[in-house]
Amino acid sequence: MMAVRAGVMAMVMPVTLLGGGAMASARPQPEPLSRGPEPVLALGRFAGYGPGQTAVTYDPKLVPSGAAAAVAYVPIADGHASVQLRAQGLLPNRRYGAHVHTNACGSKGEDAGPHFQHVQDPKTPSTDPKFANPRNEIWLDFTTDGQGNGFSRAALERRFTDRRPHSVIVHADHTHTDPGHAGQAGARLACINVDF
Ligand SMILES: [Cu+2]
Repeated sequence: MMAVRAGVMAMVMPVTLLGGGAMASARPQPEPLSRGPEPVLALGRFAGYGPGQTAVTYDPKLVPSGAAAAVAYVPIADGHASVQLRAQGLLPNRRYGAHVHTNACGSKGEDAGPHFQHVQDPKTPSTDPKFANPRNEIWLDFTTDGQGNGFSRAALERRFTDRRPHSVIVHADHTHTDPGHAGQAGARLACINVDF
């Protein structure tokens, strides 16, 4: 549990992504965030798909092997929550899309299934902005800086309960919002398994 808290501190503060845990552990531990669910942190370096691989790249030209990602799910005391995504080692000054998806990462990007929706669209694929929007789904689009670092954060008005997502997919484009294309963001470049 200490490791998880230290990891979340590393997400919140702009410290080196994968080296942050050791640094943060020397600091005073923060107060517990709530009496509710514990925060969840997924940390990984992108590589090809394999059993137990946290971060999977399907397009090493755009999400290079060895690039790193961290996803934190942080429940907040009032029943809200946030999801934060941090990445290092991507292409500089590039727009990437990202969303929380229902299934775990597989050998193909499609294996992660559709976007998690708080209220599920009876139609699939869901391209109706009434359902495919950043309040009903969790969108984590970001644009990298000149060094290939990216960060995004989505505020959730409710926590996950019995129905939980399992991954974050990184896409080739920022997410569209127009009817018929809402929620689409181009090819699935990479996937991060998260135990939400
Ligand atoms: Cu997606």
